Amino acid sequence: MKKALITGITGQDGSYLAEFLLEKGYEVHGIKRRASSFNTQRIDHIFQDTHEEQPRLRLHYGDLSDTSNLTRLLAQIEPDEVYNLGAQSHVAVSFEAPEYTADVDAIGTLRMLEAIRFLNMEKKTRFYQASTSELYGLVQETPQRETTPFHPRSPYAVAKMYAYWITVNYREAYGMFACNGILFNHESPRRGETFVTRKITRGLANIAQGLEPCLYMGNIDALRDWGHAKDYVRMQWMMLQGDSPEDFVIATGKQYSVRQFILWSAQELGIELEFRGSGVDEIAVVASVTGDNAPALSKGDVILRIDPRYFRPAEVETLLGDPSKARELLGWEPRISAREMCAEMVASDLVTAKRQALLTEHGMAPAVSIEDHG
Ligand code: NDP
Ligand code: GDR
Repeated sequence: MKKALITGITGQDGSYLAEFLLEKGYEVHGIKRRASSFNTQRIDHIFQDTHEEQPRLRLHYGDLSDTSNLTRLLAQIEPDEVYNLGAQSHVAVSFEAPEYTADVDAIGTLRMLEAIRFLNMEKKTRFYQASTSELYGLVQETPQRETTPFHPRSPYAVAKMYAYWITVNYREAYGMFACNGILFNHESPRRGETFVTRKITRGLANIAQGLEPCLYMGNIDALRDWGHAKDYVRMQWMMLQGDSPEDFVIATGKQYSVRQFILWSAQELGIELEFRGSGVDEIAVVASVTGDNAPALSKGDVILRIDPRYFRPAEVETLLGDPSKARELLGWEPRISAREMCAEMVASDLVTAKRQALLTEHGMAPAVSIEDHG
């Protein structure tokens, strides 16, 4: 039985990857951080009681900032594959916590690689690094491919650039099977609530059910190449099964604006929206409501405004990936379109919003939590 170690197993990708590897018959180990409240919601459905005989999913406390912890876990588990998905992954937050982001996202990657080397496991253990399209930042070429020069635009992207190159360096210097997946944005119903797609699907579902009055957004003209996390974790595994270690762009090759994603999400709820005004004064107004998924709304309601707080000090305006290498060398193709993914996300957030609305109606619900850093 193959053994995999996943950092970031409690995150969006970690949860889908753990499911995928369990289905493939792996023994899966994951590092989770100690938190003051439960943080395993995304993997609770695959949790196996540690009292069972030989559970195939095992969680270990740890942190990418803790070298001795990582070294001890690697020595104990002796994984065939390490998937380094753990990170402070929010671009806007990285401007507020740049040093922490560098420590975890850049030096954390070095810590993992160095621990593998220190334990003489560099010929046994294959390593996947969660690299990102944010490396392209201020884009030098469209579409972006493996050879496109980088120009990172945030402390997050700069930290991930170090992680990218240290992974290449350990491959070249020590012959490690180490790969970078340069993944473009990928989403799902499990996406963190403060990333733009989930902020929109969750926010609009809440507004439709009368739980929130208005969505406040930043740069809605940003363009992204959005795929589904399920498609992308499959490729993370495929990269480590190849004959030689290579870096791959993972993208759909299609690009849409944040504004378009808002319109799709509204449509899923039976809401037709009209954008009015411009710049920071732009608003979205309800033009019509059909069906019964938005009982709280009527024509003329303003449900979206622009808030300059959500603009970043340096923005990545446009990203579009070219996944030809992944298709040609590994036969990978995305299966789920951005439009289908949007429908799935809205449907999932609507179920939660309806439940919350029902509880609120009966005086039994806590307030909807609204995170400030979206
Ligand atoms: P999430 O933010 O959903 O998950 C991040 C994971 O990292 C969580 O499990 C989190 O734990 C964990 N983590 C955070 N800080 C630490 C730390 N100090 N030590 C150990 N673990 C830590 O991200 P995604 O699943 O969306 O992304 C996975 C990886 O892929 C990340 O590295 C991200 O930067 C990268 N990436 C993501 C893309 C995307 O579009 N989703 C695109 C390209 C790259 P906790 O649950 O406790 O917070
Ligand atoms: P990104 O994702 O920064 O691309 O990083 P995010 O969804 O946060 O932003 C995408 C674009 O939408 C614009 N935007 C807003 N973003 C947020 N979060 N909130 C808003 O209110 C808002 N309004 C407009 C942003 O400015 C941006 O242009 C994600 C993360 O998963 C990274 O970890 C990963 O590396 C990259 O994708 C690829």
